[in-house]
Amino acid sequence: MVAFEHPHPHGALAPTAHLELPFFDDAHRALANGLGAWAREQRVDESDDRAACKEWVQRLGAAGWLRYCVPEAHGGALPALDSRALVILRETLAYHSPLADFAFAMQGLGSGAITLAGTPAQQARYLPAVASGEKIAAFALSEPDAGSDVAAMALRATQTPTGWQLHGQKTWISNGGMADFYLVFAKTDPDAGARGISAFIADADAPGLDASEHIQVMAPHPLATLTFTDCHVSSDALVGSVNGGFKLAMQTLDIFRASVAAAALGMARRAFSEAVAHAKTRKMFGQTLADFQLTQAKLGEMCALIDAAALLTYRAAWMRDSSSTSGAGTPAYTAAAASAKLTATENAQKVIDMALQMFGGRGVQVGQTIEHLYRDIRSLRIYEGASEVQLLILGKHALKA
Ligand code: COS
Repeated sequence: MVAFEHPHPHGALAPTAHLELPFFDDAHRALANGLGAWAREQRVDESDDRAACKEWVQRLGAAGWLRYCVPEAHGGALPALDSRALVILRETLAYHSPLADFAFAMQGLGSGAITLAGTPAQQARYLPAVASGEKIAAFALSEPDAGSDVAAMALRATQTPTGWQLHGQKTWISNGGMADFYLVFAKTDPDAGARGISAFIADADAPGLDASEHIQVMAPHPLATLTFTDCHVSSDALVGSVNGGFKLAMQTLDIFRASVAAAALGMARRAFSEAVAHAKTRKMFGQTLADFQLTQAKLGEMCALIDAAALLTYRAAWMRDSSSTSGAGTPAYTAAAASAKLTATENAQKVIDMALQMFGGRGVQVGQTIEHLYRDIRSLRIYEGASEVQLLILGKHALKA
């Protein structure tokens, strides 16, 4: 099966009217239009998710889009990571191909901690290669017994005379088995909870690192379990400070959570666009599907769900960009990102389900765009902080206020 190999059947570009909102400036508008035109022309056979992902990284790198994953000083497009640019990129890519969006996002998530806290040598070694697509990045936080509860991780890092030894497992690692390097979070002080975690870079060829256990999921994308058996990394593999890893992970997630919301938004907009085109042409009981008030009401509901998701997503990105000079992860921004991620992913699931229902039998036919979206959207409500974690962040924030 080839997903999204075909251009949009109705020749439409991803919608851009929302770019007139005051959250964006002219550079964002130019980015959205340039990327939309580029993405619409891409044809990638996605039947093998690993091969397709490599192909997308290569294409996104060659066309310059990955440069938005790193800062200008290290081959990036803009002086600092710009949440609104990331939101536009992910929304647009997800509209055309959720796998292209995935390939893009992982480059940013996997290198985010190096951008935020890496040494100049780490930044010079990894970031330009991430921006060109020469190196594939991965973010290794989750473990078999530590998903939402990050502080419960068990993978241990112990200091040796020449560096660090990593021992334990990570799982659900996107790009696992095909990344060139992993940003690994490990316990350096097992009794200190969230204050006993540090971040390390493990190159794929680090001795003792096995990434061969691939995981199959309902919307195929590269995923694996990583096993570290006395895996040695040198002392310059530490990113940020010893025991400063939890905050670094949270700060990285703060940047990318709003962009997960954007990816969900892109998928919802695509489903909506497919539904509208279908409703206008599908003949039924002597009229078109669009002539029924039931259809109009459904489309109206989808519009409202998309609008709510869009405004929260853009607000979160705008808030982070406005606060980035004083350091990432202000409490207000964290809550805004949580609100956006929760609403956009949950709303997109509803919109895609409603769109699928309009397609009737064709909606569940394997290979149809809407069927693919139905599977693609599901994991966004889980990864980078499940909906329940976003509720927890919002609740804690409200109680602190
Ligand atoms: N930025 C900076 N610091 C942050 C932060 C943020 N966004 N969020 C939390 N912190 C700090 C807190 O201020 C606290 O600092 P002190 O120890 O100095 O007080 C510390 O980190 C611990 O915070 P907290 O007590 O809130 O941590 P919890 O263990 O309760 O965990 C949740 C909080 C559940 C929100 C966190 O574990 C989480 O985000 N889990 C989901 C992880 C995830 O997204 N997994 C998917 C992996 S990627 S696919």
